[in-house]
Amino acid sequence: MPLTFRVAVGQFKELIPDDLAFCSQLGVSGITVNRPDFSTPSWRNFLGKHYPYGPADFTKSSKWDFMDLVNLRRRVEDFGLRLESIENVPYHFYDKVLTGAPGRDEQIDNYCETLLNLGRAGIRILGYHFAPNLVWRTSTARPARGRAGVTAFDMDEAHLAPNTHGRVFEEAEMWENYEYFITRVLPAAQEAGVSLALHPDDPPVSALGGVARIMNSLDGFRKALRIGSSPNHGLTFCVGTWGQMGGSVVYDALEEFVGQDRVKYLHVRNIKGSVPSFAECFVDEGDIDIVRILKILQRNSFGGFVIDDHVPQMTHDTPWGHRGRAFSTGYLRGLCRALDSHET
Ligand SMILES: [Mn+2]
Repeated sequence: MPLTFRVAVGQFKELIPDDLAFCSQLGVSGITVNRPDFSTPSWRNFLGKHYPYGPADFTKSSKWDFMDLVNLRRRVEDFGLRLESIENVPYHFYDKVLTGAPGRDEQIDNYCETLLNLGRAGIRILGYHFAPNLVWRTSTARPARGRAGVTAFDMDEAHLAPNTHGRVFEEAEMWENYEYFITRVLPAAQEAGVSLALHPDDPPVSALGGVARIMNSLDGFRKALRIGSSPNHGLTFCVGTWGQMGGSVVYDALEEFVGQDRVKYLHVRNIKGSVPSFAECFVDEGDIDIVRILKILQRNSFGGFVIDDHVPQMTHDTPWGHRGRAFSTGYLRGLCRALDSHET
């Protein structure tokens, strides 16, 4: 059965040409970039100046500029790679949207403009999440196989955290904030020909720091896709986070959403344990059967791509994790080659 999907590599927060060369060397289809703030010196250095078309003042960015997006895509393509997606706008582009704070309407207008610019620039997927206080871990360098450093989470400790946003945000209020946002941006996504891809709340517990986590279950995702009903809305299916929910939900959810053509792409990593306590690990160990995951994709003729996700910090590795990511990506490429050559 020929392989229907691609292996990419991801999550660059900044880029240098050497990293694009490294990705080409891995033999992947393309890359993803995470929450780029094109106003930073590092991104300006990578993208260069494109006056007089760009904004005169890069320091006050609140949306993405068309020329920056075109230049980013072309630079990636110059290395024989696709810019498969961009994952998340910078947090300050939509922090008020997440909590329903004053000023959210302006941020939503800017978000719509960003979507239109993505479409004009030929970038077809924007990943997003709806967790105001982001990813939580209670250990950031737990020794794992061969003393590689991994992150871990324990709700027994996390539940003691103070409120992160000044007060408690209940589930109903978070759903209201979500509906307000998604129903206003999806028409722009449709007009732009861009798909929004929702990542689950990591960790998928009911609340952290006083803020309810609503994208933490199969029912939560069904509701999100019902509220945000559009062919331009789907999932960044994070195998690790779905695995952290425990049981067989990772396989059930993938079957359901891939079957409905709602999965735009996948993050592939493995974990040991599940909520309320889990640790990350290498992709070739842990509780999730990655072969089963890839077979679900193959059986459903999934036409998108998979990328690695967080990887263990290996000896002499870089902050981005060149060694860890090369291992994960090579492992995924190998499994895909095996799926490609044999009856499954
Ligand atoms: Mn993820």
